[in-house]
Amino acid sequence: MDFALTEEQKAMQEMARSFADNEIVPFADKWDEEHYYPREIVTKMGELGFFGTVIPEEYGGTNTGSGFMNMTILSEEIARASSSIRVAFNMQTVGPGLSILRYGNDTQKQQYIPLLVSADMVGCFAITEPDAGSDVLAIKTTAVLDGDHYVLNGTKTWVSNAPTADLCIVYAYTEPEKKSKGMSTFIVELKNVSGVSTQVLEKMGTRSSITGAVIFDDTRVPRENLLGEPGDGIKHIFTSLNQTRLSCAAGAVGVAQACLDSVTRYCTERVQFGQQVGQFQMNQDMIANMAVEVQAARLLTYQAAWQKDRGQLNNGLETSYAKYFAGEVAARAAHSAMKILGAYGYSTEYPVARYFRDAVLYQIVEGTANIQKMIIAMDQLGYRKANR
Ligand code: GRA
Repeated sequence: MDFALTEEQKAMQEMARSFADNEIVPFADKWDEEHYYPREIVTKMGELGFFGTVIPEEYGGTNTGSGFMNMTILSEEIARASSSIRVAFNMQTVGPGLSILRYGNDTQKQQYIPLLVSADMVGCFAITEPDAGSDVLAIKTTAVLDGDHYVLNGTKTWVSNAPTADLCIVYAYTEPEKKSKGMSTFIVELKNVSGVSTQVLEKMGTRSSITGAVIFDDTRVPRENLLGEPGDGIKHIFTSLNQTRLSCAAGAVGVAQACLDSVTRYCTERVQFGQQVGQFQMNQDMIANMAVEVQAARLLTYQAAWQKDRGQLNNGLETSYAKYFAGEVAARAAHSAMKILGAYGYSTEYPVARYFRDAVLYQIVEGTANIQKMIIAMDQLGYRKANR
């Protein structure tokens, strides 16, 4: 493995950092406070090609072999400025775009993928339900074929972008009695079908990403919007989560790095007892731990991206290593930053309070820390292979 970024990747990272510094950092706290979803920033990210890295050129993307690594670099840089805005990578192409690319027919690919890459369409995916979070097979949403349409009924929740999204990848049982072989996947144009309503959910963090419930009430979805084969839904879910978890890992690295940046600045500016607070060894202990852990989390994330770029999209083990560890590191880094900044960390004058609220999401979203540990331990013990 080559640990160095290519010249092209360094330039892309630099470009993303300066975009984030100019267009996101000055507003991130205000947007968070106002629960404002900056659609215009997502549009600009689309124009800059941020969502095209994992998509081949024929569908509007730029992937020529290092797409996952590039997506990882971009996700980290954007999350470093705002964890909320990082969510867009998964909602545009790492989730819906890649699912359509892998399982869709030519018409579906041509119709939807370029619009997700450009962000002309806002995407989302709906797995979780009020009574089915970690236990995906417990979902209750059904899709029943009726002539040329599937009729969807059920409630999805914790869907990022739900209230604004144009396109949603929805998982529902077509043959519930078949359990893992009875779930299917649908591309639902939320604004072009009847019988869909959404509700906004209040959250303690990641507040400039809108999260909501989507309620399907006899929603008629054209039959041609079935994605792939009936019965393949559960396979689609797990193969898709295995890609989106990578962007989560990169997002966690970005938030942890932002914490480290903040404490580094603070420690060399703030003076107490006649010296910079960076001179105190208890702070140095926390800073050293943060620096090592951020770099270790980044390398685990790069490893998973590197494997995917070599065609190993089923690297569930290494993706869980990265997602689990990076989530823990982000939470620890935010906690240390809070301790080092003291009352300034707790105040809204510094972004550390936002990082603190955003960091813990990475221990929950797209498979909790405990679920990642379960995947890792089951593989380690030989009970269930993670890479399949
Ligand atoms: O063999 P089978 O017919 O029994 O089917 C199993 C297997 O083939 C079935 O799923 C299939 N499968 C896979 N297929 C392809 C499982 N893993 C894979 C894979 N990697 N590739 C059930 O498999 P199982 O091994 O019996 O799994 P399980 O014991 O039911 O569950 C395992 C586990 C707990 C790890 C899994 O369910 C899991 O990862 N749960 C966490 C789900 C999760 O991450 N939920 C969050 C969704 S994200 C969201 O809703 C909100 C965030 C998005 C947003 O921001 O909008």
